[in-house]
Amino acid sequence: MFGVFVRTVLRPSVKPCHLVRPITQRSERSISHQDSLPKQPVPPLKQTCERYLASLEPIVSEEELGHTRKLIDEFLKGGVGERIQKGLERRARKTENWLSEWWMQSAYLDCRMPVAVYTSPGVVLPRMHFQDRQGQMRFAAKLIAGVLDFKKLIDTNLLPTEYLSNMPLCMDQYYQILSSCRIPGPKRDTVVNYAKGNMPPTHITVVHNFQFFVLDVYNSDGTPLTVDQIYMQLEKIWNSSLQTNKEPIGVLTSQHRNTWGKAYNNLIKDKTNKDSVRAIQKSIFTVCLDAPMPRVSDEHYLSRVAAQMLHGGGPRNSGNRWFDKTLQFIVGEDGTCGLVYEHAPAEGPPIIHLIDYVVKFMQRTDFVRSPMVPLVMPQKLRFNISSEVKRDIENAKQNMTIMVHTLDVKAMLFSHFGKNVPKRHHLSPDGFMQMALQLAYFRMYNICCSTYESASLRMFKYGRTEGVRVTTVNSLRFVQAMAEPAKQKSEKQALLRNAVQTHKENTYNAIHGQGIDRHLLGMKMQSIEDLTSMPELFMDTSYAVAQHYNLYTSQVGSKTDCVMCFGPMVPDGYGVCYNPMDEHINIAITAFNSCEDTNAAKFSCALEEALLDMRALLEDAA
Ligand code: COA
Ligand code: HC5
Repeated sequence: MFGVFVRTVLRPSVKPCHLVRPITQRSERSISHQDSLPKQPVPPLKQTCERYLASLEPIVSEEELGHTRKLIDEFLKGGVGERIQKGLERRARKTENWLSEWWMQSAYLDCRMPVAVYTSPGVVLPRMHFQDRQGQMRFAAKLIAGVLDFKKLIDTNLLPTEYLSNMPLCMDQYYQILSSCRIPGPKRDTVVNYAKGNMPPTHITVVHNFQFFVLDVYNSDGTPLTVDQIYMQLEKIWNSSLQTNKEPIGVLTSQHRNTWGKAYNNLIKDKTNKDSVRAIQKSIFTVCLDAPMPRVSDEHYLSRVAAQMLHGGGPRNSGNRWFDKTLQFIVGEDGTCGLVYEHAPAEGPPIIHLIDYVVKFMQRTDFVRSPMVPLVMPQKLRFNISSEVKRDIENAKQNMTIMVHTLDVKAMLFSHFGKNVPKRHHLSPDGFMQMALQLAYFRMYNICCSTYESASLRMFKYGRTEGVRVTTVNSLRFVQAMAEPAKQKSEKQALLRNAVQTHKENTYNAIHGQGIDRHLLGMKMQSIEDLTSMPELFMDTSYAVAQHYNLYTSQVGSKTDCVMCFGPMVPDGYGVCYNPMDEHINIAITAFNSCEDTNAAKFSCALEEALLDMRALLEDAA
């Protein structure tokens, strides 16, 4: 099995499209595969250079391309590339994964932008219709019990292994999402995980009206509290946090990381504050009992909730968070439910798998009724707010207000079709969606842009993601053809098929460790590590254009009908997260209002039109 696996992984060539299959689960225990996962390969140097050049063709000018060709030629022939490649291969031999630590640092821990909006994704769960506060508490209690039930699978190594393209995936990320927290540093952050220590936490944190509580969720015999018991504890928390005039201490965590790093040191100078912060960091996860959002029309509801998940919406709920916490579930008084997660320890799919599990758990009706043994009052976490801390909070509130006004979100349910239509026409649904995004962008701007799609590298031990470069010569040909009324439909259809096929091949290469971007990043990092001068290739205009992802996209599928979202990568770009279901697609588009050229709602209309036109193209041609 292992031999076959390695052979497949190392072969950089392209495979038939249906070999790339979505992430699925089987019932074997994950632990059985974990030790035999292959190592992430370092792709061949020449292959990456060639693929990189090809990926530049649709996005840079002839002149720029010519210049980059020369740089690549020198890089390959002058020995620099070879030396760096050797360094990378050495690193790959010496480490379990040559990339994961560098990736964690460069994508997350060194990144100084606020985690809220800039890196933490949000998930909107279907709206609940609570009749009263009891309804909200009952929902939160079941949700907490569901997560604890899932935790049992993690703690007992009983998680079913996930598969992609028939290959088992690395399950390590599941062990990083509970009992962990990011900690700000003045220059670089860290992530701590308390699950593995000798005293793993037995509490969660609950926050209501900006007041944090420690809720012990295990009995002394190690059994989790029942739904009834959790419910009673939540009631107590609610009743002892009715004041609404508390300082929104949590909003500090939404700041620029350097700013928060300084404010953090300031905050924890006080022993009480330090203990309170530690209790939040150590907790298994956080539950935010939110105040209702301002009322909005049905048309804007979904977009408003998506924004609420990303940043909390400002004065009402942005302080009702600890954005550094890996997992925060949000249950609003008005039925607004979802979560926000700090991205450094894990990718979206493990989080979404947990959600699918919890949602199914919550549908159960056979909850054990527990004896009404009185439980101790959950401990309220105290904070001493010095004038300096108060100033930092004011500063964070102001920046959050700016962020709330700056973020442009359009979440929508595309109801005309889902994966069914492309499948019926023997096209990869993901490729179809990506080409619709290309078409929408081209129609709005008359050019195409550098486009990224997340692809999983979890076939490899400790693998994270690769970025698929979506814009290709074939995607450009397709979108250009769509603008030519004189062109035959059959020709446009062939161009669409070609473009989707190319995307499928690029995705296949990416998930098999033969992508472009992470190898380029690795070479850059290696060159920094070697203390040699940075190859010109990385200081080239083409490289800057290629890295400037105006479209930053990700497909995350789920069983639950949820909408997932994240902020744009660049000031003049879009973040697009889509969840294709069989008969509809949930999509969230974000942009910044500070950029005149972008508009999430307009882009969503263009996308909708593109999807419909592409269906028409296939159906007519058929
Ligand atoms: N004809 C008919 N059906 C086809 C087809 C074709 N030509 N090509 C694919 N399909 C089917 C697949 O078999 C699959 O079927 P299923 O829904 O019955 O299981 C379905 O269409 C979806 O396949 P496709 O759309 O091609 O892509 P995918 O689901 O494999 O997704 C990625 C592609 C890149 C998203 C995936 O490889 C991946 O990496 N996922 C993880 C991404 C991630 O981690 N994102 C978050 C980062 S935090
Ligand atoms: C709940 C949905 C999470 C999607 C998260 C995601 O796609 O993260 C990307 C990870 C990566 O390495 O490509 C990063 N991104 C949010 C910036 C797209």
